[in-house]
Amino acid sequence: MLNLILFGPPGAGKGTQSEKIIAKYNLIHLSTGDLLRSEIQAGTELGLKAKTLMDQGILVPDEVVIGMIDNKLKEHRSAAGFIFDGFPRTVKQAEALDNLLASYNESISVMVALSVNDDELLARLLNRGKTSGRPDDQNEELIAKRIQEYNSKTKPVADYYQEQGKFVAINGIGEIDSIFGEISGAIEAA
Ligand code: B4P
Repeated sequence: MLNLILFGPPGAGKGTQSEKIIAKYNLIHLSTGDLLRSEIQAGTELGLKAKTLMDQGILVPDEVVIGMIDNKLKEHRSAAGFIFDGFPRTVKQAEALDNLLASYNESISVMVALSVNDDELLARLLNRGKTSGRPDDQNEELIAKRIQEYNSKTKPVADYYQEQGKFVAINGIGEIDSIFGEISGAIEAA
């Protein structure tokens, strides 16, 4: 079973590359951002609470996203593998994911981290904001807040998997297909 974490700051290309990875490797795509947006769309209580935080560029509580991932793993017990996109975003989420996978005698195969500088992230997200309608892509201040959340709470997750010898960094700037080629190389070496 292949269990891949696609890691990187907001706008690094996790969603973009996930689509290509799923098509090639037949993995189940678990994006906590997409799952949260579905809850918002459906107007659930969880969605209403998440929206208030997401619209401010703040991470949603660990318990909420861990619960969503737990449900999805149960739902897809017989999957050939998973791609975790935008999760884990804190060390607590990483520990919970390792424990959940261990309960199925599984573990993370590799974490692929896309590195992109802050100026490029800002430009990409402002550009996406013109058409995505996503409230969190609308202005510089909000995007800066998301990058700050990433630096303070999410970056340590890279060290967590580096210590396990499962970390591969890839330059996230360049042609989408050539970045995908590098990601494929890392997956096949895992
Ligand atoms: P996410 O939905 O995970 O969003 P993201 O980080 O903005 O996106 P991504 O990196 O996937 O960007 P994309 O490929 O689309 O999170 C949103 C919010 O949800 C968070 O702020 C948080 O509040 C909450 N949340 C989610 N997960 C959570 C968790 N686990 N715990 C707590 N809270 C959580 O790319 C962006 C743009 O760049 C696109 O327009 C794309 O076309 C472009 N692009 C991609 N690759 C490119 C390339 N190589 N060159 C040029 N442009 C490129």
